[in-house]
Amino acid sequence: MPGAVAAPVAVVMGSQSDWPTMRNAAETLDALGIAYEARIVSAHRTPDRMVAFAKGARAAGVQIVIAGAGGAAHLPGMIAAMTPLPVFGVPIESRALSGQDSLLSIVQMPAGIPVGTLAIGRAGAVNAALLAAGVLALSDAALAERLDAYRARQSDAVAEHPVDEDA
Ligand code: RP5
Repeated sequence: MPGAVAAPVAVVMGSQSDWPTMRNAAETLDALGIAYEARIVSAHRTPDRMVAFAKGARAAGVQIVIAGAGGAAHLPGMIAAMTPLPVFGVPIESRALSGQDSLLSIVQMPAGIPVGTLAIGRAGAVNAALLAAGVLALSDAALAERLDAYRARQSDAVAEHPVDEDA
C-alpha cells in the first residue's frame, strides 16, 4: 500500500526450515503486542531479495531486524552491512554441527558492523524478541508496562520448590 509504514520489527530467516525456531520470536512479539513481519530472506538462495530488504528496511519504517540463519549463516551480517538498524542474530541449531557453525558465523563480525548475537535455537529467538521489546520500550511507555508485566508473570510462574514430575 503506498505510504504504508512497516511493522517496527522484521523477523527474517534464511529458510522455511528456520521457522520452527523463529516462530518463538514471533510468538514472544505477539505476547508483547509488538507488530512484526516475518519473511524468508536467504543470503545465498535469494541474494537480490536480501539486498532489497536490507537497503529498504529503514525507509520502510522497520526499526529492528531479527535475523535467524543456520550453517554458513551469513544473513544477519550481510543485512547489518546494508542497514544501520539494530540487527539481532539468532543462530539456528543445525543438524550437522548443532548450531555451533551458525553461532560462530553470526557472532564473529568484524569491528564496525555489529550483529547482536543471541543463543543457539529457541532461547536465542525468544531473547531476540525481548531485546527488541526492550529497545522499543525506551520510547513507548505502554510497551514498557507490558514488558514489566511479562517479566512479572514469568517470575510468578516459577515454583519455589521442585516436584517429582513423574509422580
Ligand atoms: C540456511 O541454511 C538457513 O538459514 C537454514 O538454517 C539452513 C538450511 O536451509 P534448508 O536447506 O533447510 O533450506 O541458509
